[in-house]
Amino acid sequence: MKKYVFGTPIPTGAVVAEAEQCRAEDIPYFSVSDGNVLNFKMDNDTAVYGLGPNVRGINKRGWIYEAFNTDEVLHVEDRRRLYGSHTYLLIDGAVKFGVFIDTAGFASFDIGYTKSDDLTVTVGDGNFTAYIFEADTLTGLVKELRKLTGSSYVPPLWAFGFNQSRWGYKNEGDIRSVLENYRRMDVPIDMITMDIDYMDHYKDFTVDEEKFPKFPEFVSEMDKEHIHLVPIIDAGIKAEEGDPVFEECMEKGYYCKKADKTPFYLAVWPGKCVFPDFMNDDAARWFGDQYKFLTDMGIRGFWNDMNEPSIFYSFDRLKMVMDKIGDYKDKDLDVSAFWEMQALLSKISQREEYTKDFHHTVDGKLISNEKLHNIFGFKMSKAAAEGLERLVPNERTLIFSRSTFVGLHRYAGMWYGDNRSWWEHLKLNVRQAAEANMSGFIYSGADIGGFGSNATEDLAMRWLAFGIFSPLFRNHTALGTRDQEFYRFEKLDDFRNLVRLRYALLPFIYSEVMKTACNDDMYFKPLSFVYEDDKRAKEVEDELIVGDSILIAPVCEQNRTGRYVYLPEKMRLYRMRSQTDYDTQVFEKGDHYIECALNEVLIFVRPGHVLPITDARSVSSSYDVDFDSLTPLKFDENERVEYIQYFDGGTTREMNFEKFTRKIEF
Ligand code: MIG
Repeated sequence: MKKYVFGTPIPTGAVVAEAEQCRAEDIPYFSVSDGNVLNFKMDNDTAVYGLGPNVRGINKRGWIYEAFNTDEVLHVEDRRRLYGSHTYLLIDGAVKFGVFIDTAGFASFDIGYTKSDDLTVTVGDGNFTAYIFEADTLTGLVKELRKLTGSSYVPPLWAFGFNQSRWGYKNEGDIRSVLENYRRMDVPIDMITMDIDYMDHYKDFTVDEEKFPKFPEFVSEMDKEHIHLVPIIDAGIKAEEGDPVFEECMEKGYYCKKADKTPFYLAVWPGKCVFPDFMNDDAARWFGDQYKFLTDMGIRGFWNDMNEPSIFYSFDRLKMVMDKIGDYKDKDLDVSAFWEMQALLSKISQREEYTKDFHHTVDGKLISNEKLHNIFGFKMSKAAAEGLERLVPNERTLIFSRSTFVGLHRYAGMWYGDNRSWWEHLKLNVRQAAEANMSGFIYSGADIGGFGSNATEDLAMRWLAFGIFSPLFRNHTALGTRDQEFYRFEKLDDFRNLVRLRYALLPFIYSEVMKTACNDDMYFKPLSFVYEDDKRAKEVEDELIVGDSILIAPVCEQNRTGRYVYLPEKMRLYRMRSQTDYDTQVFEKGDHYIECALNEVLIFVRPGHVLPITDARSVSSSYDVDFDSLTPLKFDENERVEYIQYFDGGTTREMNFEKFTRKIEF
């Protein structure tokens, strides 16, 4: 592993290991121009991986991506940037190597977009560190990247249970009713998420007393049911006199500032807000300490949102727009005036220029957010994770973030943001799951059923059939969309069987995630990462290897009764309707059309491997799951196989492969 320093980069905190420093001009593989442009010539067979969850394929070749964290509500193919920046690439061609571009500012990755064989990385103002690493295999490259940036965060066991969420649960009654409905349906559940409505006027670290009159009692009542409430925390602090969090933030000078050192006010859900300056260590520590308000009430899980950061408008911009609109009054309006006005009004939110307007204080100097932009969410969620470690030192806690950067995987999980209830986005979820794992975000997932737009029953069920493998297993939807809790639909038995199947798989999923985290490996792998010499496998992006044992092939299209599956080796299919109701058959290597009804899941067990399952027919949460009596689903029934099971009780912060694994012979 070698590092090449260009200019004077601002430290990001992504890297934890030492690398040998070499002269920038000696960087291998790339030719450098203008001090900030790196060019690599790709041969025809080169595939390029990396960049974290994004649009388009797992093989990123053929598009241009940008690192500039953005609250992007529409994940469509013409986008170049989403919520996070994972600024590394793994090159898989005649040469195999990885490059991590360590910069907190803008970078673009033109991967055969402008010219099909040119890979061109352009890094903002030319101040960055490039790390080059090599290995014989793709998983080897992943391990190198992890060595450089640290090992993955893991949440407590209960965070692997089912999580029901929606933007719009208003009060205690709404949450109770979610639980009652799932209990009535006999579906196990571990978590109910609390979106922004739980707060008093969207003020972080408050709970609305009208909606939750006895919140600590409510938390412990839920706790008795083994339900964890998971409140959201937003990046902006409401600017309201009398609010102790705001007042302390102002008194101590922990806020982001305009160039003239006055507070930078902006608008998000609470209305007028300030951003804590997460780049300032004291401010970050102070912010992490605020979680105490909720941990004292028994809360052990959080999700951090709006931390790209998302800005609805800045007050300067809004004023400018209103003034301009005022100018049109009493004038003869023509078509160009109409378009101008429309552009003024429709482009107020998430403007890139806002990042120039506000500043962080680093070593006593003001630096604009533009230069530090991509680590804002990282620093927020790191502050939260470190706060939780101080507040709850003897227990793992749950924390996942929307905005991410390389290195945040040491502290938190992530979700992939505001997808839609689209079949296309179910497909995208499959690819993003592999992409997140590459970066080390093992505990991650998409909103099952889709966030925006209206879910149909068949989409919810197909999405669930994939979601049961996702470490973060959360059904979530936006305000105003059609209800998509599984009890809203008709085929209750099928939904129940699928969720129960997740709990039957829980010992396996937990064990594979923990082993993966310990070994700096990926839990979800594209086929190309396992069958590297198989040309055909390289092109399959709608099947995944889960852990070590199985291949899954989710059905991601509407009105299908099956799908084509490519098997890179002979495997045994378990076509499962529930943990006891399945049929099984061996398939040879190659392409097969495999039937898969709406209520079925396709699981292929690899030769020499085993999928251990537990009896989850009567569990009501992860708390009841039996991790000891496991039944093997084998490739070959007559063959003896070993399974290495990781189990540690699911709460200890200690990660220790030797101590917490045991060999089971089946
Ligand atoms: O502007 O808190 O991605 O999961 O439900 C939207 C409301 C803010 C965006 C998150 C989404 C959450 C929503 N939030």
